[in-house]
Amino acid sequence: MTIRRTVLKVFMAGAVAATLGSGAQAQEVVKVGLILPMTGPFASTGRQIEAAVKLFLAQSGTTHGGKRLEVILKDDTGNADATRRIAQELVVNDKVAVLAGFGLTPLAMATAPIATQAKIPQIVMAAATASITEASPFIVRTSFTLPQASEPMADWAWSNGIKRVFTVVTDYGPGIDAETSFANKFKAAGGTVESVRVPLRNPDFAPFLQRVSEAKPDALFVFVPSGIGAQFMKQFVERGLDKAGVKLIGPGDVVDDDILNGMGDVAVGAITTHHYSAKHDSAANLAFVKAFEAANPGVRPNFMAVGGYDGMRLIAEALKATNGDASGEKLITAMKGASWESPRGPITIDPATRDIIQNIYVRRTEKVGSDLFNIEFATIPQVKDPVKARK
Ligand code: VNL
Repeated sequence: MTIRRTVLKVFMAGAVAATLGSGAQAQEVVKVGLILPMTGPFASTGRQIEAAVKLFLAQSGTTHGGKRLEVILKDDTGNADATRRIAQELVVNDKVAVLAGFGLTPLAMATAPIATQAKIPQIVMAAATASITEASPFIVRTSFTLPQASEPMADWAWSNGIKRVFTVVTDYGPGIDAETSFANKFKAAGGTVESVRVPLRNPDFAPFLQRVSEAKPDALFVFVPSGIGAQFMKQFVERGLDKAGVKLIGPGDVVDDDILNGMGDVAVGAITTHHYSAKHDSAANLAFVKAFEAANPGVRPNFMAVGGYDGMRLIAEALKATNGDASGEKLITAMKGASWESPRGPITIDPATRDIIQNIYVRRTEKVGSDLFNIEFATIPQVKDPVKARK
């Protein structure tokens, strides 16, 4: 009897508190419009970022700076016209304070004028063409830039005896950035480069790989967007290039952690330069990977997940720094110079460019037990986007 009465009292106290909470003390909501390719050829990028954003909010709570963060997820299928329309609706109808996501460069570029006009932050969590941050003063990026990842590859290749390189890249912003930044640096060192580009939609690598198999360069430098590496590797094996002694090099997108384990032995020995490996050796990354895999059984976080996780953290920390003032200019000011230890290592938002300053790691794809991982063996510390750094 006594016990039952106590239980009842506790319940009633809870009910009163809940009523007060939704009435007099109701928390103001700050909405974040998260636009991602959840379907279509780049859906893996959307899934990774969505899972990471959810993980961040589950770990840190939704209340920041006294406001409640509410994420509205929309699928743009990877189509820039859809991104632009969705961004407009999120601003006008949902009154979002922040736009975030952007799986590919054309999707980020299509939204930039909307962010500028609405004066709200646009957090680019994935797209990685260097020029994106120059498209609006309201863009802040938590992914990387292709020149940031590709120039260190040229240094590694040249100092490891590679003299003749063929490059193959996807024919749009990030691929062109990867090709030109690698080729310029590698040629300046004394190397020779031949380049080919393949279309973004339905790429066929076979004719190019045939040429590579005849010309036998020292290395093949590859950029394909996240999620597409498996298709490339399959054709690489079909042409017998895995046995021809042509070394695979490039930024780490081609050996993306999301699909790396399905590639088989062909990937072993690839040397790539990138900002994140699921095997990055730090306590922060160990905890991140463990929590991500617990919440998403059978999925390994890739570099897209880390861009989403840090992007959501950037929004939360900025809101805390402004004491809950969600006006766009205040948030952007708070984001400039923000710095913390990410699962990828130490990061800073460059106050001058709103791009990310981070370590770039040189990695070799290796078998660990029966699983494939990119094992980091050298670090180039705190790299800025080199294109903007030269301006
Ligand atoms: C982009 C760059 C997209 C790197 C990616 O995967 C990537 C982009 C979808 O800027 O479009 O790995």
